[in-house]
Amino acid sequence: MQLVVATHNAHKVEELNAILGGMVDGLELLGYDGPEPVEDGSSFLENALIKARAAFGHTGLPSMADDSGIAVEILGGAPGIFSARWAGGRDNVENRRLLLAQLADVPARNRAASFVCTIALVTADAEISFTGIWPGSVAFAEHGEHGFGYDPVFIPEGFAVTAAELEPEVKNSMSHRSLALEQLASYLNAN
Ligand code: ITT
Repeated sequence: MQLVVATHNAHKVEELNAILGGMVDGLELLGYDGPEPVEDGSSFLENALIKARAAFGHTGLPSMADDSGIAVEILGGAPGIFSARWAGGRDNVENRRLLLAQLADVPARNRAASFVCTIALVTADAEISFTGIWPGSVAFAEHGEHGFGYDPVFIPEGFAVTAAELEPEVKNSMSHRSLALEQLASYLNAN
């Protein structure tokens, strides 16, 4: 089966390939360079559907999209769906800096956060979604070189290091994205 991966984020594509590869027999992942739709939904699900529907409409092929972000408890779930542009632009360094500044006076016990990933799949027959949540907390400073986005400031539950200090294989075995993709793989294998 051919599946279009409707994202313009190269880091996501890398993780999607690494995680999904081998999970579904005969799956061929195709890149997507069509027009980027306006992500004006009010939830991860709505935005994932907007992106997957746009790719399906453009290619006519089964399409999947990932909408994801970090939800910080004491910020009422923000940045959430605004994670990619939290500091105004699409600059990960600025986004992380702003988040750390917002939490500067917040003690460790109140820094709970989760990475959330919703994957939407749009085919000629169905629209379906899968969500993965990776609990943890926000660090006091950046650490690590792996991963992307908020990985250097996210400490996964059960760890004393950030997601950016984990080897990619370790992150990909437990992340929000891998939890959502495992559900997608089960669905594809059963349908
Ligand atoms: P597409 O819409 O083209 O897929 P995007 O980067 O705009 O790419 P989102 O709107 O879903 O994607 O924004 C997700 C942001 O959340 C992303 O830019 C990161 O800052 C953050 N994020 C998501 N998953 C992450 C992960 O695994 N590690 C670190 N940060 C992550």
